[in-house]
Amino acid sequence: MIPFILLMLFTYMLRRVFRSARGSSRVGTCLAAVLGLVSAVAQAQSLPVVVGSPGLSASYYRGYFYDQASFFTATAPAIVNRPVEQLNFAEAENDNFQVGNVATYYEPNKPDEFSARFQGQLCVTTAGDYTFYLGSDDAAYVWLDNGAQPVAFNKGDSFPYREMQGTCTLAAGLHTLRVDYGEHGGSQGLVLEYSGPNMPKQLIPNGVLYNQNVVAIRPTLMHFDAAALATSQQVALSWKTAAEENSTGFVIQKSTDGKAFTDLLRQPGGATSTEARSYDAIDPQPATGWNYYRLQQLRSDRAPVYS
Ligand SMILES: [Ca+2]
Ligand SMILES: [Ca+2]
Repeated sequence: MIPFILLMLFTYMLRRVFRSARGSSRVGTCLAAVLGLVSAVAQAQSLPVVVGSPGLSASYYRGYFYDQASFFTATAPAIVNRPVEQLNFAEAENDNFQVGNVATYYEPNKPDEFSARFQGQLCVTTAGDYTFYLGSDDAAYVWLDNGAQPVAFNKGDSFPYREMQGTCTLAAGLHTLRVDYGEHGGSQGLVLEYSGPNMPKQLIPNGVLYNQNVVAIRPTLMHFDAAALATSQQVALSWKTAAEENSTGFVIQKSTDGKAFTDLLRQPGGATSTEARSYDAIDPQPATGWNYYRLQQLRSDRAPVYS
């Protein structure tokens, strides 16, 4: 389904000059800064490619933390590193956190007295001011980049679900995110939303959250080159990735005017890989004159959108 395929990035443009003259041809290639697409490449390459598991990692603890962050280091977790796609635990009385016997049950089917620490990284694609909206019942705190102070917090003991907010300036890239939470009785809930530059308030999506298993951050595309094969009058295309995440494949697109591109060929990608991978392909029938090539990477996951 197209909406889930991110046709992005790596719009390295190459052009090929083809001069024909009676039995001989002279061919050259060079990078072409056309249509502003090269600048789009620079943006894509400057952002991190994260290899890791989308979402946050959660540890759950017996007992309420009473607004003390030290609780989470002094107490052994009952559930360790459970993947959590996003913080979207709507206020409820049933076991919406799925903590089971980690909680204390003062009433049947109504879990109380447990705490949780959610950790991971938040990927920001546009630098600017971001406001975080923390809804919780009961207390919760949001820390970014291991700051000494929480960005937003709901301090207190037992209270109905409520929302507090805080604003901070974030650079593009990854930011360490930690949320401490505790349920002290009655119903419970935890929801984390944000808004930012040209982005309305919304639930922080799973696609921008990565847990602590992130193992690599590096540009994915190392090069994309074209070389004319004078003897066969074909064009050899090659590219190399430093890392790939949920890469389903590549599409080489071709154009004779640098504006209208059509698919030339496709190749499968390397799925998720932290190893450098090299690819090559042939354009068997380049047009006489200028030939423009564009490389697109297809992704099928919920990864950050680089644009
Ligand atoms: Ca409860
Ligand atoms: Ca409560």
